[in-house]
Amino acid sequence: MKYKFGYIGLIGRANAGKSTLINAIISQKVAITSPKPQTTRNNILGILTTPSCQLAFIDTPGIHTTKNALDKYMMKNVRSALGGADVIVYLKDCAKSLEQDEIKYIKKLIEDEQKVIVALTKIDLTQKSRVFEMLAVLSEINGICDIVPISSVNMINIDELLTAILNLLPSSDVKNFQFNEDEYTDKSIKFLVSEIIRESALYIYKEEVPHGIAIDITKFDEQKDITFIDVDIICERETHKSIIIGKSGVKIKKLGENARRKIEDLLGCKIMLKLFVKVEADWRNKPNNLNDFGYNSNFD
Ligand SMILES: Nc1nc2c(ncn2[C@@H]2O[C@H](COP(=O)(O)OP(=O)(O)O)[C@@H](O)[C@H]2O)c(=O)[nH]1
Ligand SMILES: [Mg+2]
Repeated sequence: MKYKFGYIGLIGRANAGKSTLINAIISQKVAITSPKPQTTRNNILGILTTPSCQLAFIDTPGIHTTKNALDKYMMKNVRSALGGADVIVYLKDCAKSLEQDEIKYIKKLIEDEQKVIVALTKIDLTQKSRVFEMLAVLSEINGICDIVPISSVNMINIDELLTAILNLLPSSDVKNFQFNEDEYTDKSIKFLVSEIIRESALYIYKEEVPHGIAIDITKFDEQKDITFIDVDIICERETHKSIIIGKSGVKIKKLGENARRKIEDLLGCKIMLKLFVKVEADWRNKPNNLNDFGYNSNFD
């Protein structure tokens, strides 16, 4: 048998559908998703293993301009994902027009000798004519290895995308997998749990409040039938703290219920989730805090 292994970098604008695609491919929730930009903060690996191939997908925070230290950390993640990738999939939401700077970006990747596939996402939401228009624009760019229209929600053309990726990877006579065959992410259960709480917060709170939240798990105690999890929700201001808690605690109760259900699905057991809200002024700009909350701040 011949074997294939590769790192696949997923990039594109915020909201293009990168995290949703990775979850669809891995059939496990490794990356949280939401309609809001900047949902993903860290690079997350989602690993797909079949008898003959192993593909490690790198989900990135997406390309955007940097404002604070957390933003810089996120952009550094995008750059490092590109450096280590064997194939890059550039995701583009079909409903949004392809902008000049995106075309430039794709051309730059090709110049840098990256193997680039463009995935046109969310085709379940767009008219066919729109998809064809986009295909026509993209086919003008020389050097794109493949263009695949997909829907991660309806699982359309996901296999075709995987085939396009595999076509670009060399085959090997020896099994060159780099991860255990039952591993589906490089992240710990604790990381996934804190991400799920952040995802629930992104759905429940409005505007800038959820973007200023960090999650710190202070207790993770697995007993026979139940896991006890204590969590500090770190926010930037007293006013945010009262919004997060809500009148008579209704909002935080909603957050706890929403997150608990998803964490129980992930862990496959009952959990007791306790949430505490703390204020840490301007944590997104403080290297010590960034480190404490899982965002390593050693960037240039
Ligand atoms: N209808 C539809 N919605 C999608 C699809 N892929 C992603 N979305 C939605 O688009 C939004 C952004 O997706 P997400 O994966 O978080 O984007 P990311 O920022 O690129 O990681 C979410 O609300 C997803 O549910 C798709 O194939 N079809
Ligand atoms: Mg994402």
